[in-house]
Amino acid sequence: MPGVTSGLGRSGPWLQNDHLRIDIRLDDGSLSLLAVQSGFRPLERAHAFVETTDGAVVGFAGCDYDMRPFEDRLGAGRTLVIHARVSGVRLTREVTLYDAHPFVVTRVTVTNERAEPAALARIHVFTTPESGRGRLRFDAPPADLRVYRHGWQSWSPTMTLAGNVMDLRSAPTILAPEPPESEPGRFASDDVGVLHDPDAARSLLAGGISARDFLTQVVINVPRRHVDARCLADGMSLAPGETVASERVLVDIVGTPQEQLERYGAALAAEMQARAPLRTPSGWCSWYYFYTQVTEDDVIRNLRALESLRRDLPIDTVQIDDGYQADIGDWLTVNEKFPHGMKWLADQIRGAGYTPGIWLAPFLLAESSNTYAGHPDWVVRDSHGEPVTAQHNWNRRNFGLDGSHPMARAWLTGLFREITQGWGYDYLKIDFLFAAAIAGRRHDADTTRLRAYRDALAAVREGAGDERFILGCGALMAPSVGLFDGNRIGPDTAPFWRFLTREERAAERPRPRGPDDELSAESSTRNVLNRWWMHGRLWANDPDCLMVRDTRTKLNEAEVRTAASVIGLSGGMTLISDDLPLLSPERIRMASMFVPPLPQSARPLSLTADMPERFDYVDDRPFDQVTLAGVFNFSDDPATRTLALPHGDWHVFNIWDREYEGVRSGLLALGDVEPHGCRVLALRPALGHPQLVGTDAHVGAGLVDVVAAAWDPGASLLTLRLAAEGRPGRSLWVYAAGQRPRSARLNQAPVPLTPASNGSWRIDVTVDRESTLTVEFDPLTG
Ligand code: 9PG
Repeated sequence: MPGVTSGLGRSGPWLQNDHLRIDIRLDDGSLSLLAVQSGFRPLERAHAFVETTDGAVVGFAGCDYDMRPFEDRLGAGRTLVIHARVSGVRLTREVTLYDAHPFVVTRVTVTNERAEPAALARIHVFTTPESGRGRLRFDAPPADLRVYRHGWQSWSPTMTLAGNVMDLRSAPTILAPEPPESEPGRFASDDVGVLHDPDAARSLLAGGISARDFLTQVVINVPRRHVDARCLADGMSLAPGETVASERVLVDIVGTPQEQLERYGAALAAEMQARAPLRTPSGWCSWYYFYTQVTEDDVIRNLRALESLRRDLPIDTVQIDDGYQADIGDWLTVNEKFPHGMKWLADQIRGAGYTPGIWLAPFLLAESSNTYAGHPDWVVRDSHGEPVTAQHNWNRRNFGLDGSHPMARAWLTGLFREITQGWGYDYLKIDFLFAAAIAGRRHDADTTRLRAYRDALAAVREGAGDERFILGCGALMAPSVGLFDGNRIGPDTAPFWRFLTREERAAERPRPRGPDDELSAESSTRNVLNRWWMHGRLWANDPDCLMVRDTRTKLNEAEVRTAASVIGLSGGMTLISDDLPLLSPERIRMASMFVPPLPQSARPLSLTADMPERFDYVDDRPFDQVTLAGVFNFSDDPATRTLALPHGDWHVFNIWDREYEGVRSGLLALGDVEPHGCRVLALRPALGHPQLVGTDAHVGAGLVDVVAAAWDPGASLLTLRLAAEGRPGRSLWVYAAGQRPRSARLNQAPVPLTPASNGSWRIDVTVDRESTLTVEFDPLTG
């Protein structure tokens, strides 16, 4: 394996591997990138420079360099280090190419060699010129280009937009770290951003793979053909002689946006030492039915319902949400709705065989709380010394906890020790976390908002212990990797598809979906589709709760199926948030299709619209290759949908209709799909002999409920190993391939075989433990 080679060209040194060639210019420290296999050369002269708070800019000129072998968690390669000394500042630019990766990783360090401190505004790590040589080479008009723009925190909308529209209106303090952009075609994407040309199949991703000190923003100006990946330094002061390093920025110009985001996620996970759990939790959550009105009795009633539904809904966690505490910040004082206290309730939950889970907003202090009254110095303040309102909610102002204050951190550690070891909660949903990262003055004047945020999270983890499950919410994304086990990846869902005012609802044509919509099943679904690449890499994705109720909801059945299908296909955490005793048997049956979560995640087929309408899950276990194709209609009118099958003959099983649709090839017509509706199909290659084509035990239609399959042509025997996972009372569909099944047996005992559609047979079984199903066929004679 050749790995990375290097040499010295006319203007400076170069690095190359099988995928990428990087040329450096020593006169200005810039670099150019060439994708070796496609010949794509989107940029020349990507610069790096530092900006101080007084607006002065220091860049590279007249550089030296050295080259070294390099190895870290991402693998082995070579690093080129360029040095320059310009107006009292020493700059280095590290450019790393790995043997096996198609991307470059680059970082800038700044040393203040002046006699006085320097206040840093931004470190621009990878910036293409806005004019002249080095402008990005994306030739299509802005309207034909696409930008994947990623939001700052869990609730921040994340989607693909056309290159000529206005960026989202996300703003501080809640949804973004900086005010929104005001020029059409200019986008500020947090952590990572992608510019791509879907027609020419060319894509450029830039993103920070470390996030310990600075927020990384990727600004993409499509009309000006400009990308700027920069670290926000918050005005931090660099003392004489002191050195600071930017975050490490990855740039990838190979393959599709989906491949690039998945590679970026893997690199971020490796660099930040992610702790994605082996098993993704499933559970019940009080919020989306009871909201703040939840009582002890509501939790107990649902706990009893879960016990009686244990076979159909074998979830593992019971999580109490917002509503038990006396005030935001006064977590250990419980209100009158929980008369036995929270330790008692945890004991009840554990006694019933579930993991006790609890919600807190540990980085918010309400103005009315005792904690704030006792410690007004623990919150982030503005330049006048006034506390900054992180979020107005619960009819009061809530301030952001200052993670740089050692006493505030000690309080966090003690609080989480009490909630876990004292009360007995092993699953912690920690919410409104962005509040520790808002802009403002902190106890440690030299820290950055990101350091304060991560220090606060580390204090939480210290109190909670390494083994407890921490779910972030309202949380920064890249900066939380390594500290969370799970993270919410979208805005709150709701029992309505889109938020509409009364007038909008009454209008003949209700308001169409907007990219800035918050709090709805629709906007929650949108983020789940667009943040698939995080799941299992950075943490377990929390797509927000599943609601299957058919009372006290404005969601129609098509919308319930769509929201559930996206959650299910995403492989993310499955938390049911209904009042379980009120659910009909049909809706419990529906919920049972999503427990346990699928082992991986589906992926959008394209990233060209804000809501991808194909979300496909591919599993190629050798004995049963399955693609779950999620086909959606996110428009407000019925729409015809088709599905282009890959080459060959495919068994098509319709998961929601529980119907085998036959052996198909070419273009599959799916007919009219309802507004906000979907089809979910299990596709299996037709093998020419009897085989499993679908089940209704789980949305995976065999993926989790069937663990082995074998066809014995000599004995004309199909053997299926059925898992305990999946609904116990279930049907399996077997395709007979022109043969006639004689009998079916579950663990040797005969079970009924019923002729079903398109040459298939349905077998109804009840499975309580791993079991063997055999189907014997009459061999074809003459
Ligand atoms: C509890 C809830 C649930 C929910 C969280 C979070 O902007 N807002 O006013 C706003 C309020 C609540 C909210 C998100 C935003 O929801 O996502 O799952 O735990 O807190 O209060």
